[in-house]
Amino acid sequence: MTEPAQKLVKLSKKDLETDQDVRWCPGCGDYAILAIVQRTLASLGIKRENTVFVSGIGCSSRFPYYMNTFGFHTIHGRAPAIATGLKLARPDLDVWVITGDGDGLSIGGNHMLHALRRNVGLKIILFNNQIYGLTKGQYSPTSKVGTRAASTPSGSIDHPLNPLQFAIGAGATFIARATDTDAKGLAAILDRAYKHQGSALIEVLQNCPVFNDGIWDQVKDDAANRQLALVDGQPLTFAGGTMGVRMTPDLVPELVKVGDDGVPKESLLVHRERGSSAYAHLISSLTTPEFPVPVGVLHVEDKTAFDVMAHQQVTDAIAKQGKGDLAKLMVQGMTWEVGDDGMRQE
Ligand SMILES: Cc1ncc(C[n+]2csc(CCOP(=O)(O)OP(=O)(O)O)c2C)c(N)n1
Ligand code: SF4
Repeated sequence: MTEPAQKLVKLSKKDLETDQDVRWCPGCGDYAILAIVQRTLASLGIKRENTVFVSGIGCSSRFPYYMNTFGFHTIHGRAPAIATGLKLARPDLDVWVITGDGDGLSIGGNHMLHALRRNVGLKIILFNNQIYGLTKGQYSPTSKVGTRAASTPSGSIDHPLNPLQFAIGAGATFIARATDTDAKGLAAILDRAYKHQGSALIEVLQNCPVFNDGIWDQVKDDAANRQLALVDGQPLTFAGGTMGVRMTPDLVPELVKVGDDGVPKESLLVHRERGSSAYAHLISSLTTPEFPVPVGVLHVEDKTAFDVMAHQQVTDAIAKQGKGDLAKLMVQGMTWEVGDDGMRQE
């Protein structure tokens, strides 16, 4: 008798919810991101048993509690390191990293850098609210100069780090940005990041209504004028196509009017996802209030992922040399015993 065909389980958003009380403040942007992630992953037909969410410390890092998948709530800034280990040990798993601008770019900056540089197959969602939420509002590496917070009563004097530029510098092979309220835009990016081989960094502009309320409001409320939608192969326009971004001969981006009373559309920059990292760097430098903020997929590169190569290397070595014996390896070569007198025994 033939076995009945295995029933495919189609998930709904509800299947990815947990019975945990969600401990975020009312109105926190994290709720919207959670809902979008749950809905998108359900629609992608993921296997819960093959999915792991790894986070560091912060409000955003409570995320794994609320995903009905496997998860780790790890230590501050170290999610990329722990996720890298997991992905190397179990390359069959989909490993997502949830981090905040403080967790991922301050204490965890070094770990984030190497996860991106190595092109480990991790999908990293960085919640950027320009503040440390969990520790009651200290300024973070992405805070604007002059941010007044408990730790900076006279205003911060640090120049902010741009997460997209950080990712480009590190060599990330998928870099994108969305906002917490743009369900469609974020879902489309998550879908593509999921299918990308190698590292993906998705910056989500997120509101912290308690400690940095409204920091992205202008960008979100006036999307037509304040957002530059990146569409591969399309000229960089905004404000209903009446404004655009052009490059001066000195490689300085400038805003121009488009059409009869402005420049022809052909003179605008055309977005290339697979363009040079220099181009991506330049576009990611556009920022509010002078420029509209780029959103969408900024940069993509096709490169074999670190975990795929590492596994190939191990498979090749086993094929050539056999499985090996770890215990034997540990005691071979320059080893010796230490006697009761604490001296080396020959
Ligand atoms: C080793 C260590 N240092 C400092 C802290 C305190 N701490 C907890 S969360 C956090 C920053 C969180 O900010 P962010 O990553 O932006 O997340 P958010 O809370 O805004 O989501 C800090 C500094 C800690 N928990 N562990
Ligand atoms: S402190 Fe801010 S980031 Fe943290 S849960 Fe509250 S609103 Fe969200």
